[in-house]
Amino acid sequence: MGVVNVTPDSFSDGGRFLDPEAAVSHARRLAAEGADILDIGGESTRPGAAPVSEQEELKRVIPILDALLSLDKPISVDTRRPAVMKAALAAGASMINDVQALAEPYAFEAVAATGCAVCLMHMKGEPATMQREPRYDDVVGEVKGFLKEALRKAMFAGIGRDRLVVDPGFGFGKTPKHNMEILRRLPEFASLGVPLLAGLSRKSTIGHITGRPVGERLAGSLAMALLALHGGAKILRVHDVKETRDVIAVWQAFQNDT
Ligand code: HH2
Repeated sequence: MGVVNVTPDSFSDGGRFLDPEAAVSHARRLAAEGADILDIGGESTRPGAAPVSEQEELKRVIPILDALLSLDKPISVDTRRPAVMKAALAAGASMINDVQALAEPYAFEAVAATGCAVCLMHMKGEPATMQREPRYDDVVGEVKGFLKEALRKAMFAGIGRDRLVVDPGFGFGKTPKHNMEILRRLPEFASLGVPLLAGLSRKSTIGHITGRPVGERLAGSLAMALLALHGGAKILRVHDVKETRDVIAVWQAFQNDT
């Protein structure tokens, strides 16, 4: 899954693709490099980010989505807002990626009647404050319990299991230690019975481990991608598609003994 951030303030590429033409050509490049899904986001969820208005989010996301439909690739929209979900699905998106796991009122209704795929992600708190000393007794137990309940609610609302994926939400209300524990114990999420998505690309845990600024985290991101595959992740949400494709190829060759 290639990341297309149409925002001025995303943590790694904020402002680079706010111009619609730049966003579209970036997305086309990710598709050409081998992304199976393009994930368009119009609101940064980095720690400390301020929310944007619904109007602004729609203005950023929908024109890019329209322009990318001709690529004939599944388009995911990264949003927490039911109105944006509805507009995106009406415009042709095939997946909703919600870092709040459909927590807004009417979010279930916005997606249930369509056939779209849905990513339910765990986040502790709100982006504005989530990195202020997050605490867990058992981070994997809590995150997994949350995702199990989110899956139950989604299925109760009429979203079939075959449409759902889950994501532990690396960096969303978690310290580097929490993130590494989740990564180490990723195989435990398999019992949720749906594919697992992992978003580790360029994140601050890599900076914490390597001491590198956000623009120099490619090698760390690729190491994280391999560890996520090893732990059972089926979808990797990444900024660097071409390089991650090579990691996947190596992983697949290793798996297949070729
Ligand atoms: N991470 C980010 C945004 N959306 N969605 C899922 N499912 N999983 C993630 O780990 C995830 C996500 C944050 O990364 P990015 O989009 O690069 O930054 P920003 O939120 O600042 O736009």
